[in-house]
Amino acid sequence: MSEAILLSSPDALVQVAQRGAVRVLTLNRPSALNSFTHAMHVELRAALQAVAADAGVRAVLITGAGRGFCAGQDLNDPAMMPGADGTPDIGAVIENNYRPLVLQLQALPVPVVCAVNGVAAGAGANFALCCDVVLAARSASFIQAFSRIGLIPDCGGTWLLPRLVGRARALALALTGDKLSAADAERFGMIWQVVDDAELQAQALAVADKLAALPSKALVETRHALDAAQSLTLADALSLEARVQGELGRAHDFGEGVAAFQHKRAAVFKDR
Ligand code: T3D
Repeated sequence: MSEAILLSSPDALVQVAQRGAVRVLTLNRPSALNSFTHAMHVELRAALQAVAADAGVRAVLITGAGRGFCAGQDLNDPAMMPGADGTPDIGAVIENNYRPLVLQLQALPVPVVCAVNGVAAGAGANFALCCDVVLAARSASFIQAFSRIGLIPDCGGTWLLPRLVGRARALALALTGDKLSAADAERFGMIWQVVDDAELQAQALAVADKLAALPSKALVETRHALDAAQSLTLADALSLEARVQGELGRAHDFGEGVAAFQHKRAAVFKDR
């Protein structure tokens, strides 16, 4: 296993480290279960921008410090405080922070693995689910906490949840705000895998390492094609497959993959 090289200050709100080709981002406000403040959003956006700009990064691993993954919006953050008319402008918080975050994840040129190390609530749960491959510690849990405070699921939850688990389960989870265990999240198809707590970081890193060695561009085009196909007819999805496959077929990585297969050697992919 590669050594971690810390690229941020150890007390950054989003700790940034590099392990081989994997950029590890750790939400780092453990005393408030890594809930999102405006300042943490700013650091996270910058960290994801740095990933996009660095050709040496071929996968991202996101996790949380301490006993929680992320408890959603920090309900004590000044951004929650009343605006001029006396009511909080939550729409602006979503537009300025959560919407860009989800779109940034969706557009990221490398795969994203999430290691959910503890409770993931509200926007924290949906942030995790926006990642490409989600592993969770057996002790972790997912809570659509929004209904408890008079809100609807955000951070992509309305789009993603029904697609992951179906409308019946999505709606019941969102309406009740009930806690879902990691094991049930796996059983529902909400996440990829539940693993023993002690194994979480190593297993998530192993998945990230594996993805980092695969052709990044093809992996990311797979993410985009699966998402796009949700709103396409079969005929249009087939056309999209033909167009993207045509582009990938002309790229370096396809030639390299085929040559490596033919010569029985490991492929070295480089497209992003
Ligand atoms: O502006 C906007 O609101 C727009 C965006 C909305 C998106 C959202 O995410 S809305 C949903 C916001 N999140 C929540 O409502 C969850 C609130 N937290 C909880 O319900 C519970 O903390 C948990 C179920 C997640 C975990 O419970 P438990 O018993 O394991 O921990 P705890 O004791 O409640 O929390 C530990 C500490 O973290 C505690 O601080 P203390 O007392 O030790 O100083 C607690 O106040 C703090 N904490 C937990 N969640 C948040 C938080 N502090 C601020 N904001 C939080 N969301």
